[in-house]
Amino acid sequence: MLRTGSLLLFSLPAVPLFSQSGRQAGGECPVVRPNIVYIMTDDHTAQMMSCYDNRFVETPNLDRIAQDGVRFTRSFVANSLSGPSRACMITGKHSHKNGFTNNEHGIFDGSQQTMPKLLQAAGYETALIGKWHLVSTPTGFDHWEILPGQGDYYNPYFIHMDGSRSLDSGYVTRIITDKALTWLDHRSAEKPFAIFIHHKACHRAWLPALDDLRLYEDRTFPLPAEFHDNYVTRAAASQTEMEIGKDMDIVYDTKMFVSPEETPRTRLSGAYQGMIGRLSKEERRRYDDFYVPLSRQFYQQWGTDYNFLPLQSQSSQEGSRDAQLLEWKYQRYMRDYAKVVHALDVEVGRVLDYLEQHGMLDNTLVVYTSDQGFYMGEHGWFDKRFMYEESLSTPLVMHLPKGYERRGEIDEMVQNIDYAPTFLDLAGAPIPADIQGVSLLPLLKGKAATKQDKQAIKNWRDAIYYHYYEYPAEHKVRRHYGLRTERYKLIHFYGHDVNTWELFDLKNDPHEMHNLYGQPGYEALQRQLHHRLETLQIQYDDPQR
Ligand code: SGN
Ligand code: CA
Repeated sequence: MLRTGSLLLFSLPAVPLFSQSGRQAGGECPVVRPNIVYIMTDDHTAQMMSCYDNRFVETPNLDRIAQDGVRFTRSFVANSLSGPSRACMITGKHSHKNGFTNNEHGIFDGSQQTMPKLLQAAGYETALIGKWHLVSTPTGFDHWEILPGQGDYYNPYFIHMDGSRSLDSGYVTRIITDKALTWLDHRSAEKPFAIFIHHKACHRAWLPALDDLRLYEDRTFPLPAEFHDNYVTRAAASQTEMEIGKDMDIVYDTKMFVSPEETPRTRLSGAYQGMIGRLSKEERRRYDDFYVPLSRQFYQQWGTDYNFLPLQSQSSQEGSRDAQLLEWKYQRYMRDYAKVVHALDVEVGRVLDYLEQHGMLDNTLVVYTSDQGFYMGEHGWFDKRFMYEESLSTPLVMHLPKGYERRGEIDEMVQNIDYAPTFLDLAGAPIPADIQGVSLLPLLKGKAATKQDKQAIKNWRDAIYYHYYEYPAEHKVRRHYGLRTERYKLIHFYGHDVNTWELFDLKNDPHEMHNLYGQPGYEALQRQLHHRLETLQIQYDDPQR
């Protein structure tokens, strides 16, 4: 492997010639230097994707990617928060190495080595459309158009390469796709390309496209098994502000709003008006036609003096007013989120159709993933951040270029730091030694796997490392780091007077309800996991230990 550094850019071997048409298939051998279409959504979780779990929604286009290609069953992030996750993805390094540890104080150092820059150096044309969230100006892209900060769902602003802003009409998921397809229409005919399509959906507050407002309204979603969690044995989990019951805002999140006069004052109603205030008069009429009758009904039924008890009290009062209200909020949350996912699915379908119609599917890797997973009522929560399964995981499905014959499920543990080395490997570019992820190509080759690939699969990692930093902050999730192996998870919550450990047996306790740390009978396992965690921290050179 090569030593790293910017010098690398000048010492690259001559780029192998891209096929004349730029679209030639490689026969039995994997296609050389295929294009890359990387679609990353925001907060889209595997529970809301039918190829992962069909309890909740239908996502035929996302499923198409999995059906024709591969679906990773153990796909994780290194830090379950937007900016940090994106920084891990484009650098192939953990947060302490790329420097962007949290959304609140981070500014990504765009002068550092990144995968898009290395792809450019390897002869790829690169583009980024949509949510960026790394504060500094994007580097490493021949073309970019980004949303400011979190961006808006309705009639959003975009920032352009010359620093100008435009106000685009319509729904953000559609606009991002339109911009991506326009770029594809005008891309260079001479070079392979890598386009990064970064959606805002399905980030809070889950605002649906106006055409989709009535979808999923007749559906009653099942409650997750551990919806009424009492957080016993898990101190950090009991201290958060991400409970659907007490922390999800009636106006801002569930959209129960009639008018400033008729709607009781809640802490975020101004922010809500900011979001829907972006709609034109006619659009607002369509929006209100749907939400205002629901809101009137809500306030008639529940009054305006509702006060949420903490979840622990609600669970002991099944059938009580609070428990009913909690379930009502859960249904509204699920319905709106499902609508937002629907638009996402349709728009991903448009990208797939484009690639198919232009005969590009054979020489393009299509990746669909998210910046992290999300809680859909598991543990009574929304949001993410924790190293528990739902937010540590992120969906990952891929449509493979010709010659990569692996199909179906891939069970090896993979992480978002692996995308950078994978794309570089695919581009035939050297993988710098300081990249901490590993190339996933050996897992994708199927019959074309070499002896070396088979060896890599045999020696695949037995554990992943995770580190979350954003505290004190919104939702109040404590700082923590830990490791996950095939079967166990060890987590250390630290900082600000907290110093607690958690240990879970994922086989016997998949919902992570029973912290086994310090329990008799687990001494040897605990020692082993501590040791493995320390070796991972040394391997990744994390000073926090
Ligand atoms: C916003 C949201 C939070 C969310 C963070 C981080 N609040 O601050 O609920 O956890 O983003 O999300 S909101 O009132 O502004 O919607 S991230 O995906 O960008 O990391
Ligand atoms: Ca996110």
